[in-house]
Parts: sequence; structure tokens; C-alpha cells
Amino acid sequence: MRTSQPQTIYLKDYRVPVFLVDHVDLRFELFDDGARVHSVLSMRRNPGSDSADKSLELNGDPLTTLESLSLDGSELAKDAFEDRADKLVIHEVPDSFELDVVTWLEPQNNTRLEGLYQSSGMFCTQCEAEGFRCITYFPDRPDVMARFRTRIEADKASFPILLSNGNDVEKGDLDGGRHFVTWEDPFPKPCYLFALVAGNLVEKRDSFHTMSGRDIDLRMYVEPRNAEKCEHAMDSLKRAMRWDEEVYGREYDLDIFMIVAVDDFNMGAMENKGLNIFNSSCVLASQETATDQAFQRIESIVAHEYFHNWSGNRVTCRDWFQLSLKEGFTVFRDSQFSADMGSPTVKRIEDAAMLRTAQFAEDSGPMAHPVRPESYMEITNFYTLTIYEKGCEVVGMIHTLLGPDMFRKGSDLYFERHDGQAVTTDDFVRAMEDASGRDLSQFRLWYEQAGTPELTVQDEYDRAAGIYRLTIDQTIPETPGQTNKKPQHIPFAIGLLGTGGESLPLKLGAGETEAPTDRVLELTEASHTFEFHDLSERPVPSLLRNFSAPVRVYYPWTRDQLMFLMSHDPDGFNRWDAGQRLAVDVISGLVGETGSEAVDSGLTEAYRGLLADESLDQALVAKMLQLPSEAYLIELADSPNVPDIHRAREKVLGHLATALRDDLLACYQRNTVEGSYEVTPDAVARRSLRNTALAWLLHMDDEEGRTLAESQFEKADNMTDRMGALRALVNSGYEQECERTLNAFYEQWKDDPQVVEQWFAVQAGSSRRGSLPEIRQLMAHPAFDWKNPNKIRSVIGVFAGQNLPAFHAEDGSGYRFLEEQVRRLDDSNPQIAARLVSPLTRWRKFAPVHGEQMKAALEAIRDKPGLSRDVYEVVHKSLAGK
Ligand code: B3K
Ligand code: ZN
Repeated sequence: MRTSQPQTIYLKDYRVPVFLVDHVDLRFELFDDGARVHSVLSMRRNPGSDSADKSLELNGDPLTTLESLSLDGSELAKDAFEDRADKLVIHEVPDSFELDVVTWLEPQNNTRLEGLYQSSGMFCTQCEAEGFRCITYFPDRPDVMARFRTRIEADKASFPILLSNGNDVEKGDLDGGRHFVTWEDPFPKPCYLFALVAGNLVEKRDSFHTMSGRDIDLRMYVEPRNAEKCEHAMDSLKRAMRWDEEVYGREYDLDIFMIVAVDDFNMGAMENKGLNIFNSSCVLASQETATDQAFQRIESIVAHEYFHNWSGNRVTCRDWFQLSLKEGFTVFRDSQFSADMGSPTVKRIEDAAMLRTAQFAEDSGPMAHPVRPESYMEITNFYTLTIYEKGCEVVGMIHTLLGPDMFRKGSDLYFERHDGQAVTTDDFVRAMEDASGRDLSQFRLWYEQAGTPELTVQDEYDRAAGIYRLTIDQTIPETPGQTNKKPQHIPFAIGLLGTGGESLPLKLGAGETEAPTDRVLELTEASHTFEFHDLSERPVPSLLRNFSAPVRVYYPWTRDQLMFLMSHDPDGFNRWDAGQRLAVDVISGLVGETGSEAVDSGLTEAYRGLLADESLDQALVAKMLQLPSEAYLIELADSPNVPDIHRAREKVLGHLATALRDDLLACYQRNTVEGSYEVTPDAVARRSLRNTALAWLLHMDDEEGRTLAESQFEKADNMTDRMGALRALVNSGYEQECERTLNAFYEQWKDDPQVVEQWFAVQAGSSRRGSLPEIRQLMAHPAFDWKNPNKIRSVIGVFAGQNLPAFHAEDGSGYRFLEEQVRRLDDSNPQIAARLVSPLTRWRKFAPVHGEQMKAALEAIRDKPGLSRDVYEVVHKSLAGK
């Protein structure tokens, strides 16, 4: 545990490593009571370093015991080195040498789930970002790339499967019922990509024929009870491999590609070279146990981890400040892939909604940081929406500015130029510039400046001259440590619509003929005015089409304009966005009102039109029918009072459900999906529409709705429909039926942890079923497990992140509850504890009655003795400043 204040690490202090590792020879002896790790490092002085320092520093961890240390075959004397627990300093080393290190660890007691640990009896690893140092002493930084050879020894009966990176080159039996397998990875890699798995697992095999004619062995390893849940991930993997060949020209490089499912995992998955390790909930699926959303998430995560083989593994990060180099680019690649596999508009809507709700919140809060941060205390805290999702948007804007062909040339150049290297985001941008000839120097500010740019749009129409003028001003708000920001280079896609709904040509000069109806305007100044000519009437602007930049747009839309765009904009994203803006406007207008103010009939009629129109893309309709989330409404509000926002949104929902009852019933009946279960955009949309209709009907306790829900629950042959019915009942006033259904669900699925997690989440996230006493009951349930991050997330995380009226209860009980859980988890799993704190960190945003209580909870966490570095950083940054 920490005894002194954690240190801040700065990008400006980066120095190349003084020593490099060419080769690592590892031998793991795995036992019930611990593991011994023998490591032989072939090291040499880095010719690229100008340091004359003769001493060698290796990273370590206090939980690891050093058993012996030899240099070039001679055991080092006690005074030749210093073991500082998290660091090992050898006072003098030659220019080239071999270092033998033996360490002892206790994976069975490793609750942090970093380094080597046990999960349901199997051994597994998680080394990114700095977990390898918990296994052995090593220069644990991504710019030290070495070839690894790994021998694993364990009891043969308990651990028949022994896996590591690369190819298995030797195996055999040992005395005492033990056996070994040796793996060799021919590609130099940073130690964060090292992985090891040992367990009693079943193997599922498939193969992939690459574009150059090689056959790759694909293998999935899961616990025997999950043997029937691998098909979807395997199919997704093959689709991703083909797509990366076709769209990026990237072929897989090893002969084997392995995926392992692990129940206890801090995040979603990990791209270890040739041996991806997944959280079970992000890889295992069957139609009976996983929802459509889970199927889609699995496809995208499998693809994401696979794509890292090039964007992350072959070309890796120089240091952790460059994390978005691999994450932003890989998220961009996986979003393109998902768009190609399903509906591009729906994918864009989902990505933008998440960004606007959660990343914008992060970007305006105390943890705001640039896509390439300048400092951190604990790197684990920087696996953020800004690094991942804003980082993806930044790559996406380069794609928009260059166009697909130039972007592909840029990515080819990047991979060719930097293959086998550890590089920076700047190297990525330079490759894009060199391939395209475009100057992206101002664009680089997207990596350097934190904060969400705000665009204020004004327009005027000069009827006599036929000119329409758009003036766009940009400002970037202050963020911690950054003021007076420079204007950024923003691709701003627009269109103009005539009163009949037609797309008008965008003539930037008088007399221009052949003008397009879609343009990407490039904003580079604090203020820009664009003139559009030859317009005989005032157009309705369609702004930031397809969400072409991660910015906030302010324009004084009237409700009539929004309704017009909802039904006429050819840009699907902006149709959806107009509907959202209209609903936000209507709901916000009712916040704090206690009387019987009417809900704008325009909104009701717009939704009625959507429910009835079968000519529209049903996937888009399904999205348009979802009201803006409470989290988004809170994000948009100043000094929000959450219970008030909740009541206003409920009121609108209740009004719509009552007014549209017959339309909802018709929509429900019409969207029955015939035939066998498939995860196609159309089938997903139909199930979504049906379940939305059901949820709305039950929201007002409609008897027919209740009958439909109960029968849907009983007859469903898939989890989407079963969960849709259960969710609708949980959020209704039908308490007995809800109770009965929840019990039946649990009885049927209690042996399946992934389903039990969904059962927890549907209750914890419900403002009707997730009161604090009920949450505590869930935590006392035998299926709840403090050592399993998925259970913690599905109860505590969902409560604080989704059950917003209960979390923000006026008496502050929700905040104190979270404080208690974070203090408890801080000792066992600081990474998860630091993530859970997040909802408290934005205390300054809320109305003082809430903000002060949130702050008090943060202070109580701050005062916990022995606070981890992870939680320390988040709490101190949130409490600092004005
Ligand atoms: N690279 C990993 C995340 C590692 C998180 C470490 N705390 C998964 C991914 O982004 O693909
Ligand atoms: Zn990633």
C-alpha cells in the first residue's frame, strides 16, 4: 500500500531506454500455493541513448518476492543491487549481459487481477499497462521490445492446457504428474503484450485461409460449460480477419490465433500477441443467453482485439502518453467494421450518442485530458473515453479530410514505415500527411488540447441577392491546466434543404454550376462565414452531418424546423439528431414544473408518424423512438436536479405512451420476427421496436401490455425478447408479476454467470426496483461476488451509472453508498474502485444540494488510510481547483 504521495509522470520527461532487451526466456512453475518465475534477459546498452549511467533500473511490484539474481552466471552480492520493492537497481552492469531473475508470486491471492492471477481455478495474466512487473523485474515500458520464449510447467490433470504467445515448439511430461509446454513468439513485442493461460479448458478449432494463401489455426479455449457459446465469436473473428485484408490490406502473421474466455477480468478484453484474453461476457454468446446488443458488442470487441495485431502490436506505442495511437485508431477500425457489417447510420448514432453523453461529460469535468495527455499518476486511469472514443473521432476526422483513398495510402505508409517500432501519435499524423500531401499541423491540436469545441452557428438570408450566410464561431472551454485555447481544424459537414424537403446545391461562389448538395466545410479560424449563392428561398440548414466532428453545435432551431428535419433530412444521423433535439427541448421545458403542463402535440405526432411509417429504415426508426437518456439530459443541463429531470422525462414518456397506445400495439404486432433467430439489422430493429413498444405500454401499466409481456417472456426463444419482457415488467407497477418473472428467470439461469449479471443489472438500473435497500439485497445475494468485477459492475456500477434518480436521491444516501463500496474495494481491486468513483467526480456540475454531498463522499474516500494510487489520483483531481 502507498505510504507517500504518488508521483506525477510527465511526457516532457520521456527519455529513450538506456538498456534494451533482445530476448526473454521465461520458465513458469505453477503450483497451488504460488508460482515461481525464472527469467533470463539478454540485455545490451541502447546505442540510441546518450546516457553514461552504468546502473540498471528494473520495475517490480511489492507483492512479488525476489528469490535470486545473477548477472552473466554469477549470483549478485547483496550490496551490488538495491531491492526497493517497486524497483530493482543494479549498481553497475556491463554494456551487454545476461540477467537471471527468479521471483515468487501468489496468483491465488492476487485480487487486483493484474499480472498473473487465478480465475475460477485457471491461471491467467493481464499485463497492460504495467502488470508484467508484477510477474518479474523487467524494464516495463512499451518501447522495450523483445522476443519471448516461455516454458510453462504445471500439474497435468488440473491444467491440461498451457498457453502463451506465438507457436508451441516443445511439450512433454515431467515427474510428479506434471507437464510442460514451451511457446516461442518470433515477433519482438513489449512485455505488456505477454500472456499466459493454464487451465482445464475445452478447445474449439476453426481455420482461416489468408489472402496470401496461408492457413491459420483458430482456437478458442473456454470452460467446458461454455463449449456451446463460441460460434458467434469465431464467426466474428473470421469476418474481422477478412475485412482487415480487404479494407486495410493487413494479413495475420502467426500460424495460430487463440482466444481465451476468463470470468474475472478488469475490462473487456486484451490483445496479447496471438493469445487474446477476453472477459467471458464479451466473447461468449448463444441466442438463449445473450441479447442482440451483446452479440453486436462481441463482434466489435473480437474485431477490435484482432485489429490490434497491426494497430498496436506490430506498430506499438512509444510510451503510455501515446495510448490513443493504438486505441483511437483501433476503435476507428472496429467502428468502420461494425458499420460495414450492419447499419452504418445506426452505428454512427450509437457512437455519437455515447460520445455526447459520456465523453463530453468527461471532457468538461475534473479528469478532462487531451487525447495525448501530458501527465498522469496512474496510467490505468487513462483508459478513458477520451483516449478511446475521442481518439477514434480524431482519426475519423483525418479520414473525412483526406477521403478514403488517401487515408488508406496513409495507413499503408504508417504500417510500412513503423513496422516493429514503438512510435507516437505524431508519427501517425506525419504518415497521413506524407501520403496525402495535406498539412495537418493545425489539426494536431486535437491531440494536444482537451475540452469539447463549441460551435455557435448564426445564419442570415439575403433574399434580394439570393445569398444565405452561415457564420460559425468556435471556442474551446478551459480544462484543468489548459486555458486560452487555439482554434482547431474542424471538418463540418452540411447540407441545405428547401421548403419542399429537397436538397439544395451548395454554391460557394456566384455562377458556380454543378455544385454538390453535401459539403465538408473546413473550420480553422475562431470565426468563419460561408456564403451560399443562387438560393431563391431561405433554406433549413442540416448541420454537422453524420456527426463529422466531436463538437457541440448551438443553433436556434425552432421546433418546426426540427420536425421538418426529422422527416426530410437525407442524412440519417441528422434525422435522428433532430428528433433528439426536439425531445430534449420538450422534456427540458417541463423540468421543475409540477402542474399539468401539456406535452407538445408536435412531438406526439412526430412519434406517431414514426411508429406507422413502414417505408422508413426500421433500424433508424427504432433508434429515433428512444427518448434521450437521463444521462444525456443531465449532461446538457446547468446545475441539474436529477430527480426533477427524471420526473419530466417520465411525464413525457407517460404522455406519449397514453396518446400512442393503439399505435404502439399495432407496432408491436407488426414487428413479430418470424423464422429462426438471426442478428441482421432488420431483425434487430424489429425486436428493438417491439420491445420499445412493450416498455412504453407497461410504463403506464397497460393490461394488454402486461399480458403481452408475460406471454413474450414465456415463449421467447432468445434473450433479447426474454430480457425485453422482463425489463418492461421490472419498470412497471405490476409488482407481483415482476417478482414472479424475476424469480423464474433466476431459477432458469442461475448456473450461467453471464445471465445472472444481466439479471442483476436489470434490477440495479431500474428506478422502480433498484432502491438502496434492494441494491443491498442484491449484494447479499449468493450470486454476488466481491472478487468478480462483472458482478460489481452489474450491481454497484449500474446503480450509480444508470439508476440516476436513486443514486442522486436528495438525502445523499446514494453517494454515501458509493463511498462505502469504493472504500471497501480500494484494498482488493484499486482499478475497479477508481472506475466506480467516476459518478462522484462531477460534483461541481450539480445543484449545490447534491454537489456538496457528493463532495463530502469524495472527501471521505480521500481520507481512507492507505488509499491506492488509482483512487488517490481520481479523488484528488476531482477535489482540486476552484
Ligand atoms: N488494450 C486493452 C486494455 C487494457 C486496459 C489496461 N488497464 C484492451 C483494448 O483496448 O483492446
Ligand atoms: Zn484496444
